[in-house]
Formats: sequence, C-alpha cells, structure tokens
Amino acid sequence: MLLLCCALAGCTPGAPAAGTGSVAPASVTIDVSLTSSVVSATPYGGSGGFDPPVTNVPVGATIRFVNVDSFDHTSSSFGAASFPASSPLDASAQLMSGATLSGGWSSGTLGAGNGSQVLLADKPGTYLYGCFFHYSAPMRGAIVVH
Ligand SMILES: [Cu+2]
Repeated sequence: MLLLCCALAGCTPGAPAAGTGSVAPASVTIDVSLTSSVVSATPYGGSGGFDPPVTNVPVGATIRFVNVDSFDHTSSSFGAASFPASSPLDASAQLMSGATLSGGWSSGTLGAGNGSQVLLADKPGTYLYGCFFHYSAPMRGAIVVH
C-alpha cells in the first residue's frame, strides 16, 4: 500500500501527459461500448468506444475491460506510436491472450456484459489497443502507465 500511495502522490502535482485522463485507482475498469461512444481527440488520434479514451495508471495497477453494450467487442493491443489509419489487428484478436500490458494482450471476443481477463500494468509506457470488429468506427483507446 505504501508503495502505491507514493506512486499516486508522485503523479498528482503535474497534469497528466495525455491531458484527456486522470490518475486512476489501482484497479481500473474500462467500459467497452460502441453505442454510447463519443469520438474524442487524443495525442494518438481519434478514440472512441472505450471509456475513458486514455487511461492513466501507475505501475502495479490492474486493468479490466467490460463490455457494456449488446455487440461483440475485443480489446486488443498493437505496437504503434499512434493509431494506424487501417486496422492493425488480425483474427487472432478474437481469442483471449496475455496477462500484462507490456506483453501484449487481447480480451478475445467479449459478448454483451462480459469482462476481460485482469491485465497487470507491469511497465511504464503507452499502450494502444482497439476492437477487432470496430477498429475503423473508430473503436480505439490508450493506456498510459506512469
Ligand atoms: Cu467493437
């Protein structure tokens, strides 16, 4: 707990680098919904379908994606500095994989109301991800680990 408090305190004084999120608690749920999506500008390009669009967490936090609409979705990571114009995801995104952000992940196909595996924010960095089915909607988000 002490370590976590220090990590959070260390992040509090400055504005979040992304400017579109805030320091989140150690266990974070990202809502997955295309129907309630509003496209917002982020440093990585237009984001939609995930709430928040940019999630800021300290190292050690855990992340889980929960599908809150009635369509199938995935949360699937890809290596890039910004959102590619066309989808970087392939069909393997429909299968669940990964346990850490730095190792890459996919939630696999999440039906209505379903949640992903718990992912550990193990290393500082910026992690981009998108939905295999609706990447171009756009359905994309970012996690920034401090
Ligand atoms: Cu989707």
